Amino acid sequence: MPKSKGKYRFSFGPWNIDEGGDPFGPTVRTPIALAKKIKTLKGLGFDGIQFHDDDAVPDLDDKSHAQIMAEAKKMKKILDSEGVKCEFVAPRLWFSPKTIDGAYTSHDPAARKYAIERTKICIDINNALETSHMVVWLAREGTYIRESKNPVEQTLLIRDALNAMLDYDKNLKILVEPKPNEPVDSAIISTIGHAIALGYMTNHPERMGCLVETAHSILAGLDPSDDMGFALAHGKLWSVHLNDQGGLKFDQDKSFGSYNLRHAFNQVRVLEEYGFGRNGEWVGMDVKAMRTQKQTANTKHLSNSLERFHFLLGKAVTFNKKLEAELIKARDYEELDRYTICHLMGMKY
Ligand code: GLO
Ligand code: MG
Repeated sequence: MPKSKGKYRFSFGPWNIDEGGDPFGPTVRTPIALAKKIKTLKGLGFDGIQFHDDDAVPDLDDKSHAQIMAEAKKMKKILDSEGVKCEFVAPRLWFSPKTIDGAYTSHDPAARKYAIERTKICIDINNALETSHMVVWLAREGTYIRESKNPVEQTLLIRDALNAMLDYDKNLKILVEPKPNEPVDSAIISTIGHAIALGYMTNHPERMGCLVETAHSILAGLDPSDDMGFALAHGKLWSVHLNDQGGLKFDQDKSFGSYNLRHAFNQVRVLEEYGFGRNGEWVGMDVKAMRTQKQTANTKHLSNSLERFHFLLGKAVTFNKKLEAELIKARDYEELDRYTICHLMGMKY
């Protein structure tokens, strides 16, 4: 098999081994301690962990800065002892009663101040865990009704917040993770185009990148591999959250390739063609187990996602490039479609 151009290492977050609660019913699996999740990670084929600030240091709003830093350093030791790297730490700004009407874009100046202060603590935790990458998912920066927030002001408030973060730490790199809806009805930074444009509006565009999540692109009606390609063309694809999504439903976070294998193939293919991972980028699996899954089989969604990634990588590197070029030249896309399907399905061609 031809050698792969990309260099892949994989990560997930503690929230990806969950208890199966949903808005209509309680949890159905018992919680797994973080230490155990970290121990399980390598055996599942992963090398890195992603954190929210309060995954790394629980209840941090009630702790002093010194206490938070001491706990973050303790977490670094735990990761080191398991040989696990931290990919990023993301500020979790959507749980606090202070951010009900938004964090960086709240109408309440006290809420905005809280959001910035909390983000600075998140940056300090990033440093303690020896990562310079912070993911920002702008969960509550949007509206339930348009009249409640001014879209121009919202955009400029987010830009100002990003500038404050970039000024706070000169080594910080920020990855904006866009999502069009959920929990809000209409998010202000809804697609990868918005995320990249937002980076260019800041004082340090060179430290602004983005993260494409499969499900979020699909929820915006877009093809995730096109979104990845657009970000790659800008040199801004600094991480991905692979998963799957059955069209315009709630955010499903299904196992990678579970719904649309061809979509999954094209995501792997675009990453592979551009040597993803050569600059240290991680492949994150932002997947959730089905609620029906039993306690004893609560990590299959992670290993299944990885298995499909590796299989599709094989399909990407063995794709007949010569034939592809010939069919493109002949403008015979029906035949290219047939070849692609035969290749993916292992049919005789
Ligand atoms: C939710 C997002 C969420 C983020 C995580 C990291 O839809 O995908 O899981 O990726 O909070 O910021
Ligand atoms: Mg995500």
